[in-house]
Amino acid sequence: MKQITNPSNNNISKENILADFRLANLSRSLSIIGRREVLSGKAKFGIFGDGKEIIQIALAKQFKEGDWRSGYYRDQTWMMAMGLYNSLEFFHQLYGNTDRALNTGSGGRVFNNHFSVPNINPDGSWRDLTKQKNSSSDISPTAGQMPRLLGLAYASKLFRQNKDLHQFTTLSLKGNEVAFGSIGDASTSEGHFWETMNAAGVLQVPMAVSVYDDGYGISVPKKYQTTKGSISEILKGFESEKDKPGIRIFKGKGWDYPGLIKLYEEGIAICREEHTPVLFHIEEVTQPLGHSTSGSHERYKSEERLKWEEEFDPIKKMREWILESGRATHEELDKLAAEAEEEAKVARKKGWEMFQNPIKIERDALVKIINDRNCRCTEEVKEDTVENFTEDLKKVLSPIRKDNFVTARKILRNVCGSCLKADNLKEELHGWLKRNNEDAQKSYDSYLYNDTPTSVLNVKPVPPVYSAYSPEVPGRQILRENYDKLFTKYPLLVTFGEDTGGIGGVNQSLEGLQKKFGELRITDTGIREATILGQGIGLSLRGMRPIAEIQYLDYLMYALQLLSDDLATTHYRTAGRMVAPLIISTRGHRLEGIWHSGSPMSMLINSVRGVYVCAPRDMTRAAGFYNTLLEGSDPAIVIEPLNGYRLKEKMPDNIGEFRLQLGIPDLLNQGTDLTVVTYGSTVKVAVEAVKHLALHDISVELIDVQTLVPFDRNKMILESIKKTSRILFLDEDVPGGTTAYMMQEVLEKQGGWQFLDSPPKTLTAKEHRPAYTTDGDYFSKPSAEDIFDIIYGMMKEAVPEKYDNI
Ligand SMILES: Cc1ncc(C[n+]2csc(CCOP(=O)(O)OP(=O)(O)O)c2C)c(N)n1
Ligand SMILES: [Mg+2]
Repeated sequence: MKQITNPSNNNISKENILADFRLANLSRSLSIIGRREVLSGKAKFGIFGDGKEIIQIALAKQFKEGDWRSGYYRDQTWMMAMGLYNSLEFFHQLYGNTDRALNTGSGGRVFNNHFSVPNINPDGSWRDLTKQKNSSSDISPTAGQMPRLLGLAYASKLFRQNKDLHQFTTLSLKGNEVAFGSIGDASTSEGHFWETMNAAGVLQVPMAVSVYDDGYGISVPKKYQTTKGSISEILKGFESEKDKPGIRIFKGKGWDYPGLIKLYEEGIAICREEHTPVLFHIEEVTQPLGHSTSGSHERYKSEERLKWEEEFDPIKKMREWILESGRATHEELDKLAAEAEEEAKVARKKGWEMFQNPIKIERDALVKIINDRNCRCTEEVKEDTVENFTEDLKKVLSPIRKDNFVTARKILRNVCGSCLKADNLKEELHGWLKRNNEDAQKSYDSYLYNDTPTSVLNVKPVPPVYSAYSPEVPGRQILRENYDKLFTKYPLLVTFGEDTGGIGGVNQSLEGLQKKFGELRITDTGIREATILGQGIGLSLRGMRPIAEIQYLDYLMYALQLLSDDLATTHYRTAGRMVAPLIISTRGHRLEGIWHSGSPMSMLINSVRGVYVCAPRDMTRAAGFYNTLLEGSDPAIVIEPLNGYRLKEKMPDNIGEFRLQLGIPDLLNQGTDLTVVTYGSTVKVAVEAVKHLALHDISVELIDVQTLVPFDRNKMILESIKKTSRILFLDEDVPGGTTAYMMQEVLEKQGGWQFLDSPPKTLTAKEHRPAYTTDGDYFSKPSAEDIFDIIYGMMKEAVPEKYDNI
């Protein structure tokens, strides 16, 4: 463990020192003014970087073009020091300005001090990531930035060690990039932190983590957070030793400007050159304004602590150091501080105007519509008058769009009789609402999925081609041959997971491929689903094409937080400026047992909107999805059907080339009496039931939706029920799960309800987790007999005279 304090030979120029001092003051002034803006009601919430200014100035000095950041909400000074954030943008974020050109990191979709730098151009093509300082997009859940950080660092390892990747000079310069992370002391209590640190030590990647140790996680002090009260102490076991690579640990003090500069200089050089992970434990950090605008720290910090924080305020300490070393005078420093404060004040005023002006223009247009009408509404005397609503709106000092919309919609339903006759007020109001609503929807309800030309939905389908000689092979072999072609075709493709490398996957779908393509491309990992996912997210942000393998669908639950909070929101929360085209490969359905059922699909689809969900019924379909996904830039999950690895399928002649479109169901059996809608492994069970039903004169139209998200883009199911007028939604998820989702899609969104002659039904697994053994399965999940019975019952109810009682 290394600590450098107040080095004497600091050769940083006076000019730079004063610029740093000014920046620290500017950042602090912004925090102070920002807090006031929230407390006075102008902004909704604020979280700031006060107390962490000096650390971040030192840190930013080592951050080069091509490097990556994965940090958290305290990093405002760091971003400013890198030229990626300024005073005005600070206020655009604080007020939630939705103009993407102004509020570039998120378009107002997330809290303030959550940053991002685009990795794609507006046309979806990759930017030159080596010519910009990169920041992945921050999320609020504590330690949620850590698994992604691992992936960002791992990319450098791959770009360095795999010579075939040296050609991708706009993604990486031979892996010379460091992935910088930051985290608060309390957040190191999270499992994500430990999993990431361990994996980084195992993988030996250039990951540099700074822990800002201000002693608290909101109000909870370190003694409740960290064993022995010191993260660097307890990480000692991870520390590198001779011939035993681990993590290099450095310690510094949050107020020690020259010490921190030297510390980061040394630590990052090691990280960059040796590709060894490093951790900087920065102690004695303060938080002068408290955690956030949600409370005040006087409630939980002792008098003594508050006094210490004042004394060890990093800006105060920096000033003392400058004065002591004779580099500047009091007057010079006061002038710089005053200048910084003025800049912050000017930015506040300008930022506020820029936030308010479009809202006021929108409001004034509404008021004008009301004022310009001829009717004075004398007919009705009641409280809810057009006049009253308009007057109330005019009185709002700092309007937000909601005020305008509430008023317009209330006016609309209270337009008086004479207004109605004399003026076309309703039309005018509808026009106002339509125009502005379209604009508001663009601000908040867009970019969930990539809609640039690189969207996978634009990938043209290529059907599998068969000939008289196409052999029948076990499903796993289809995947294997397909992977073989893909790894040859896409040099940026990598896959990794538990048992993925050496044995080629638990179902041998990658058998022998590690030998052929090398360990850097097909790799085993530790048992660590969250960081497998994070590894994939980080790689995909850097332009690699990762397929992260999660051994069984049920274990995806370990990674679900990240899948939902990070991956699924990447495009949305950056207002379309970042993509993370990670493919998650897992296997599910029809395995037996509570933790091996592979069934909880609604858990997935309801938490990962923003990620496409493919549920192929066999391995040809699974391969078709991988082939499509690799041609686009969207994140997706492919759930291989567990019972399909050994079942025989015909090997397409164009293996590796055929592509399956997302959102296009497959009509597997034409029928006239009833439509069955299902997906994945249940398809096979349905096929069997359909055969038996045919023998009882029931003609079933069987539809495999193939992907749950997107869902039936061309409304094939609607066309089907126009013909059959009856529908059953079938799967092995819980009642009210994915079948309910499909039912809503078809009946409500597609308007299918109008064509039904029988009540729509669902058939699902039982509510309990599926039990072990074939019998456990039979009595937990829908069987061919269950399907037969429910459909027979529906038909008997519809045409009682035609069917006998069973
Ligand atoms: C998973 C999760 N749990 C709880 C929170 C609420 N929360 C936000 S910040 C915070 C404290 C974090 O403290 P620390 O990591 O020390 O960072 P600091 O704010 O002190 O810089 C908590 C509990 C959250 N955002 N995410
Ligand atoms: Mg803290």
